[in-house]
Amino acid sequence: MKTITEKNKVTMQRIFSGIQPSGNLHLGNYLGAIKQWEQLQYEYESIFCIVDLHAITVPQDPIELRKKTLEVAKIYLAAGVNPDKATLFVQSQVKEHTELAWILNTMARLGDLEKMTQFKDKSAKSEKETVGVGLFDYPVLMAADILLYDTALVPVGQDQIQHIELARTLAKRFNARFGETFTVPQGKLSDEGALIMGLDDPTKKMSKSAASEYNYISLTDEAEMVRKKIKKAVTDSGSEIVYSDDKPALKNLINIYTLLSGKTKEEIAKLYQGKGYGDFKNDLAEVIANFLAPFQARLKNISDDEALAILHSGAEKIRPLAQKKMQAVKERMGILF
Ligand code: AQP
Repeated sequence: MKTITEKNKVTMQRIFSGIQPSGNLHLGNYLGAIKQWEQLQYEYESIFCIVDLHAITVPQDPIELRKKTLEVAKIYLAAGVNPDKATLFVQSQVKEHTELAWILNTMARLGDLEKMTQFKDKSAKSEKETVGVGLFDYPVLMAADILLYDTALVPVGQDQIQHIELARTLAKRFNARFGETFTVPQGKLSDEGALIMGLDDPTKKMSKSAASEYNYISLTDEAEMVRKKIKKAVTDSGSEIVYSDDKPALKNLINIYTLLSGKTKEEIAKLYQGKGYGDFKNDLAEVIANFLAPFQARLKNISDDEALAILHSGAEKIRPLAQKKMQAVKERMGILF
């Protein structure tokens, strides 16, 4: 996507997206976010971040965090992110993210943050006195990630739309008070992949931090594990394979089938006419395993050193953009630099 600036210069619009290096990345992360990136990187100037500072808003083991940060980078690469096209980097390696987050904190209101569904869901798991301030402030750091780069579009899953709305609010609030500084971003959802639900509970999203591993298909699950998880996945009453809001569990499984096989919902309904959940689930498990096998083979072939080098050069490349934006922010606010 291109735009023409005042000086008649054609520039590519920018997209930004990120994932926390926490837990096991799953099909929801892939179908909601990463799958979109592969195509978008050829149409937009693309920045893909590993948001480690977001991951530490809930307790993380240091050894695991380091391991997961590299694993997420490799997953981006194995899923088709091309480091010659897109910039990949780790959030904490560009310190302007936290600097801008503090400034945006002075613009954000308690009321903005108190209504955030993700905070409400995650904090509900603990006693109020023990809920971290970082978890509460998570959406402000996310706004900083996005606004730092004049991002036009943020390809994410449905669960993040409320956070993008806050980034828009903060950009507008800052611009109104100090003059045009930030581009007001927009979220970009991927059709059916926008919200993949848990296999054990179709009323809740598939999530890395789910209590049971039967909630999700991890991108690193082996075929046998995929079969086991799909076999155990909850289904609705009845036995007909139909795509309907009355059958949320089946609807979720058909969405996954559609997105990974390229078959339409109608084709799937026809294919399983007169057959039951057993046949459908067996085939779905094979569709998933067949998608994961080549992905996992690519993943195995990416070394830690290769991933580290890509992340370091990404941070070097992106840092000047972040520094330039922070200078503009400080200048407008009257902060000496
Ligand atoms: N179930 C989902 N369906 C579609 N998209 C999803 N995403 C997450 N879950 C689903 C999208 O994946 C991207 C990265 O998410 P994240 O790791 O930064 O945080 P999250 O949204 O909180 O993801 P999880 O899996 O639920 O992680 P935990 O449990 O660690 O919080 C985002 O674009 C998100 O929309």
